[in-house]
Amino acid sequence: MEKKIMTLCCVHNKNQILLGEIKKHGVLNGRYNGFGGKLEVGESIEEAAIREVQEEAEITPLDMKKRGVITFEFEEEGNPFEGNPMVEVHLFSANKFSGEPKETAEMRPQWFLHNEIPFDKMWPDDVYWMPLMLAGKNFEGKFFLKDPKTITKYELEEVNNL
Ligand code: 6OG
Repeated sequence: MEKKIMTLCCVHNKNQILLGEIKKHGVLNGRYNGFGGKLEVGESIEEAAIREVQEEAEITPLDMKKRGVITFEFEEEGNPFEGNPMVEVHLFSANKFSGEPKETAEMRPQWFLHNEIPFDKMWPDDVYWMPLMLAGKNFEGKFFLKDPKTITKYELEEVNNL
C-alpha cells in the first residue's frame, strides 16, 4: 500500500519541550503536537521538516537530528487524512534554534516540562515514543489506529541506526 510521508520535529532541551496547540484541523483542533507536515514537491524530508517548524512556530532548528520513523495505519472510517490510510512519519529532534517561538495561523507554541507533557491532548502514540526521544534514543515503530484517539495494536523498538 502506498504511504503518505510526513515529518514531525520536536524542539526540546533537558527540562522542557516545545509543543504547538493545533488551530487549523477540524478533528485535531486543541491537540498538542510537535511541528511537521507533508512534503512539498522537490523537497527532501529534512528540508520539509525544517520548513514546517519555520511555518508553524517561526523558529529555525539549528541542530536537527533524525530520531525515528513510525508508520501509522488507520482503519478506513477513522482516517483523519484524505485518501491514504498509511502515513510514514519521520521524526526529528532539535535542541538549538534561532528566533523566538511565536503563534502562527496553524499553531500556538507552548513550553512544557518533560513530566507535564499533556499526553491526554496529544496523538495517542506520543506517550510511547516521546519519552524515548527525550531520553536520547532512536526508534522505529508501527501503530494501527481505529480512529485518531484509539490504538488497536503497536510495535516500537529502539534502534542504533536509522
Ligand atoms: P498536517 O496534516 O498538519 O500534518 N502526524 C502524527 N503524529 C503522531 N504522533 N501520530 C499520528 O498518527 C500522526 N499522524 C500525523 C505528522 C500532520 C502532522 O501530524 C503528524 C505531521 O507533523 C497517529 O500537514
